[in-house]
Order: sequence, then structure tokens, then C-alpha cells
Amino acid sequence: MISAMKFILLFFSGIVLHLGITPVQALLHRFEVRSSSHTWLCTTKSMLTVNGRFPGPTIYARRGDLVTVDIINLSDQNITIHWHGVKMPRYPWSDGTNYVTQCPIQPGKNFTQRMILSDEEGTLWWHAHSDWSRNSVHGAIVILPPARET
Ligand SMILES: [Cu+2]
Repeated sequence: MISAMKFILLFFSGIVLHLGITPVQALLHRFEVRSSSHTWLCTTKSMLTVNGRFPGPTIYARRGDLVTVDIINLSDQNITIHWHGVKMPRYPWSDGTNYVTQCPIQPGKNFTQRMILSDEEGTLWWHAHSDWSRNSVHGAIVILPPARET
């Protein structure tokens, strides 16, 4: 028969193992969301971009990494960035679905979003999640296997 103390130890060690997602590597990105001019098929337009790029920057990471992205909203509209296909353990409020998991980042404000790539591998994408901003505010997330498995 398991004593009460052993039961408590087993119970809490199980919780620690369950939550024990230890990031392998921490990566930091800075996304500045702002309007910039782009020429496409002889037409120049102003559109919302990240770091002035269309499509936006690609995030390269490995499974198990913690990715931190500082979002600085230099545009004139609310914005959130959604990490499409990432399970978001530990940081569900960084999921980027505005008015569902977080408030939108208002013009002139910033917000730090974090994601742990717990078991994702391959190519996913990130995109804005407010109104039509996702048309031009998007980019790839390339997730490699852990270094020891390559
Ligand atoms: Cu999505």
C-alpha cells in the first residue's frame, strides 16, 4: 500500500513530468508592423508589413525551441500575430487570435509573444489575425528536428 507521502510525491512528480517541457534553445525575434510601399505588377501600393518585408520574415527554429517575438505595432490599426498550427503549451495567451486568447495590440503599443515548438516539425506559417491584415502580414515558420536527430 502506498503511503500518503509517497502518493503525494508521485502525484506531484507526474505533474512536473507533464509540464516539464524544457525548451532546447531560446530564439528572439523583433517584428515591427508598419505600412510600407511595395511594387507588384507595375503597381505601387502601401500595405501593412512586418519589418518592411512582403512576405514577412521567416522564423527558423528546431523542435523544442522557445521562440520569443516582440511585436511592435507601428501601424494605425489593431494587430495580433497568430502562430498557425503551433499548439502553444504554456503560452496560450500568445496565440494571437484577437478577442479570443488576447486583446489586439493597439497602434503604438507592443506585446511579447512566446511559443514553445513542443512537437511541431516542418513548415508552418504565422499571420496577422485582425480584419484583412493577414493578406500582407504573414510569413513562414520552418521547424527542423532537434539537432541530435539530424
Ligand atoms: Cu491561422
